[in-house]
Amino acid sequence: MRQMIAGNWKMNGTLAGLAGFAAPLAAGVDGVDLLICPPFPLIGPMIAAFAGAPVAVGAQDCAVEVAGAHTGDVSAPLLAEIGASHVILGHSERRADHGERSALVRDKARTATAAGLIPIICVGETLAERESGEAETVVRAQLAGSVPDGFAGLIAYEPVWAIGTGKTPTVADVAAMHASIRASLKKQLGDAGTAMLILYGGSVKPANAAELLAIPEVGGALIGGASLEADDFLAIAQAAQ
Ligand code: G2H
Repeated sequence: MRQMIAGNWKMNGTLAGLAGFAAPLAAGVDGVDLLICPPFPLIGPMIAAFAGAPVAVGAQDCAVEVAGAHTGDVSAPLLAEIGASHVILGHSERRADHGERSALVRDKARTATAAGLIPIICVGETLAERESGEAETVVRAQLAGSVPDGFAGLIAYEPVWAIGTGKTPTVADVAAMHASIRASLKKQLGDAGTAMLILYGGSVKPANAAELLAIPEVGGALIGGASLEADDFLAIAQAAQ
């Protein structure tokens, strides 16, 4: 199955830097799907910077409502209208910083899908949950609460303690968690859960990408810090080939 290499720029990047970022990626990477999710104001300009290139552009969140009096929110239909293809939902930074619960993530996934966006639903345990042996239970509960019936997007497994810390779980731990997520998706979604891509995220960089991307059931990567430099992002994508 084709892997997806997705960048999550978080609250980073500048308009001035877009052309320099896009140029080395313009040819794409054979056999790999590429996606970058910059901050909202850069989505349109990034789509223009990648015009004609096999690189999709997505958002890092969307509102659960489609329009109305929701100051500061951005609607899924507007994101689709300007050309965004995907939307990250339920990232642990949204769950922690903005109090997003799984039920809201599920409802946002429904809104996004109805607007024509492909949701990437994030799940992952904290260090305390891993150390107490509850990681798989926590992630199963997040999936049960966040993934709507009939879901047709992607899942990203991001252990919270591995995000931006330079720490990554062992290959065996990633393999076990991805197998557990696959089992949950099959149970929840039937056949649709069999082929759904499950990305790994959390301190992915060129030096560890090949090892992580070779793990069974790892369908690609969601990359934060190492997606900000085109050369690093390209090296990770090449490791997926
Ligand atoms: C996890 C990841 C991107 P980083 O949040 O979603 O960030 O690669 O910086 O750990």
